[in-house]
Amino acid sequence: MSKFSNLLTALTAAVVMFGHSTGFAHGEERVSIEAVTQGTLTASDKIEFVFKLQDEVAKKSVGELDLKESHTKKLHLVVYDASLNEFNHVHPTFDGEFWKAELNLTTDGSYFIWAQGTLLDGTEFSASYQVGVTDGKPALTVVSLGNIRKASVGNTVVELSKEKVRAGKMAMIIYTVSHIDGTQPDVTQYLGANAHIIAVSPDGTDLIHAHPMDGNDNTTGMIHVTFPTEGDYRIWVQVIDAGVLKTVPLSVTVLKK
Ligand SMILES: [Cu+2]
Repeated sequence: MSKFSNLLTALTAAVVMFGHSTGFAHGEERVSIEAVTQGTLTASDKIEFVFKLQDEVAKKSVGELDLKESHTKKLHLVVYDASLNEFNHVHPTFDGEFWKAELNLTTDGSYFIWAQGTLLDGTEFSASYQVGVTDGKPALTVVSLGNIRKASVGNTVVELSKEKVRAGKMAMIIYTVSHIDGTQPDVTQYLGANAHIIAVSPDGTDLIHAHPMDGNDNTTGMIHVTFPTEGDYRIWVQVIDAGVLKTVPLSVTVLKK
């Protein structure tokens, strides 16, 4: 049974959850990543990562014309290291044969790469791939992230509501954007949503990508999300404040069932 599920809540959020299993050579997803760039990647702020997407059901390569736009893009690539500190969210281009993405990975480590998109028949997929990065800054140690519900990037502060979160139970988390200096944030849409929330399990193998629905106030929203396992999840909240993309790293301790 596929653990892939798509939960659309009637209330305030659309949540897409992508599970992971080890039962299938390329993971359980219908679409898999086949890297053309072989072996480990050399650390750089401009790594060209070239790959193909393979539809394992239709037995064909997936190009731009095989995808529907989702959140204003055909394909989304989310990349992070095993310590859940390094993060990229980029949008690959298709040259007629290969997908190409420019990654900014200057720290060594084991990285997870996820390609997320929607096939023409409406099937959402999240294909994962793991790759090492070498010859850069020393790899970061994998440690428990703790429960950090408030963090800032520059003047922009993101705070998550404080309720306890349990594995396997739907949580309602409210995020609020504010400014350290007390001025009002100017939050505008990023890829068709006020905020993008990317949550990753402690071992990196589960990715949850959630989008709050538009509210009257751009600086706050509610996310409905079910964390599959216990532990400290990384939560990256991405918002555009005064025209600048801010990726704020937070974390949430998920208690056992
Ligand atoms: Cu994206």
